[in-house]
Amino acid sequence: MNMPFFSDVDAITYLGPDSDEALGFRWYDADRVVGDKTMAEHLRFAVCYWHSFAANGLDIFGAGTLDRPWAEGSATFDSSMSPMAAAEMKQDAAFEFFSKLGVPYYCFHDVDMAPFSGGYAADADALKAMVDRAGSKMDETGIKLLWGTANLFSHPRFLAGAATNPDPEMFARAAAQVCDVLEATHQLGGENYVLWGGREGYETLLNTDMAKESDQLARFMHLVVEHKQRIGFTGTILIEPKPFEPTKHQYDYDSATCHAFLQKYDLADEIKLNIEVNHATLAGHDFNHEVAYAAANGILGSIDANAGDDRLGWDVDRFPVSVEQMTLGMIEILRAGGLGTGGLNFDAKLRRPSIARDDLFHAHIGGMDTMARALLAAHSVLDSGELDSLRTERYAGWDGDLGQQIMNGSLDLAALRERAGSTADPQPVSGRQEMLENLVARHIERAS
Ligand code: XUL
Ligand code: CO
Repeated sequence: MNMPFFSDVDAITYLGPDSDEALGFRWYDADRVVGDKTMAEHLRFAVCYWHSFAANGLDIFGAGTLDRPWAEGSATFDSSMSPMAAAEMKQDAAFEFFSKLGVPYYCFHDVDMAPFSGGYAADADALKAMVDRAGSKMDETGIKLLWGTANLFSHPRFLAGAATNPDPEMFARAAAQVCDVLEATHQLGGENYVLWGGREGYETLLNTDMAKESDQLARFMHLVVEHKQRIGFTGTILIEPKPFEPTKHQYDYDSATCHAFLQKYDLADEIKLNIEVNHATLAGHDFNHEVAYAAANGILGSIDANAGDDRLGWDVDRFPVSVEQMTLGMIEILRAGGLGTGGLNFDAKLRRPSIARDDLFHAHIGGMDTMARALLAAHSVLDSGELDSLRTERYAGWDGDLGQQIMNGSLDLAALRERAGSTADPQPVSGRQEMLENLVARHIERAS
C-alpha cells in the first residue's frame, strides 16, 4: 500500500487523566506497574480483524456505511481491486492500526484475512498466502497473535451447523478448515485457538437429534485436541459460551453448560473458555458471574471484552464503557491470578453511523481506558484486603469444628439432627451487600 490508510492519526500515547486530547490514553499506560505486572501484561489487549476490518457497516435494514475500500458492500468499495489485492490492503490497514494503537495482539478468522470463494483448495491456498504475509507483518511490527479461529458459520453449507451437522460431509469439510487454521495459528505463534460454536445448536427439536449432535461436537473437539498435540501447538484451545444467536438454542449456552459438556466428554483438562461479556448478558448472567464460574472450575481462558445494551436483547457488540461492570469482572480475573495465555479481545464493533476513519481509534481508546480504570479499581479493592477479609469472616464457621466435621464426613444427617436438639437455633447475620457496593464504588472513585 502506498499511502497509510489512517494517515490523519499518529501513534496513540498515554497522556494522563487530565488530558483533553481525544486521541490519547487517559488511563491505559502500558508500562505502569499495577501489583506484580505492568498494565500491558495484565490486560493483554487484542483487536479483532472481523468487526474492525472485514465488516462494512451493513445491518439488517440497510447497506454498508463504513469507509473500507477493500470490503465488498462498504461505502467506498473499490471493485477494481482483485480479491487478493483487497485482502492485502486490508491487512496493511489492520497492521497500521494495531501498531498506531499500541496493542500487543490481534485475533482473526480465516475468512477475515483471506479472500474465500467457497472452493476448498483455492481457499486454503489464499489463506496460506495471507498467513505468510501476516507473519512478515508481525515480524516487522512486533504485533502478536492472541488467537486464530475458523469461520464455520457464514457459508450456507453450515446452515445446519458444522460439527453438529446431520451430514458427516459437512463435519468433514469443517474439520479440514479447522485443521488449516489451527496450523496457521501455530505457524504465527498464536497463544490460543478459539472454537466458537457458531451454528452448533438448533432451531427445532422436530428435526434434531440432540444427543447425536452433542456426541458429534465432542468428537470434533477431540480431533482438534489430538491435532494440537500432533503438531506441537502449545497454546490453549478455547470454546466460547453463547446462549442463542444465530441458532435459537446454542449448545455452548454459558460457562456452566460448557463445563458440564467438557466434563462429560473428558475434555475439561484440555479446553478452557473464552468468555464474552455480551454473551454473559444474553445468557441472563452478569459478566463477573461467568468469569467466577469458569475460574472456580479451572477453565477460565480468555475474554472477549465488549458490552451489550440495557434495552436490546441481541448481540450488539458495543465497546465497553462501564467501569463498574468491568471492575466487577476484573476483580474475578485478578482473584483467579490473571488470564494466563488469554487476553482481552475487543470483539466489538462501531455503530453503523460511525463512518470517520478515526472512529475506530476513538472506540478502542475508550475500551482500553475503561478496562485500564477497571484494572486499577479492582486491584485497589483487592489490595486493600477489605472485601476478602469480610468474605473470609463470613465463612469463618467452616474453619471451626462444625464446618470441618460436616465437610470431612464425620457428621451424618442423623448426627446433625441430634446436634440440633441440643444447641440453640442459629441466628442470621447481615450480608452487607449495600455496604460492599459502596466499598467498590469508593475504590472506583479513588483509583488513579
Ligand atoms: C460471535 C462471536 C465471534 C467469536 C469468534 O458472537 O463472538 O466473533 O468470538 O468466532
Ligand atoms: Co466473541
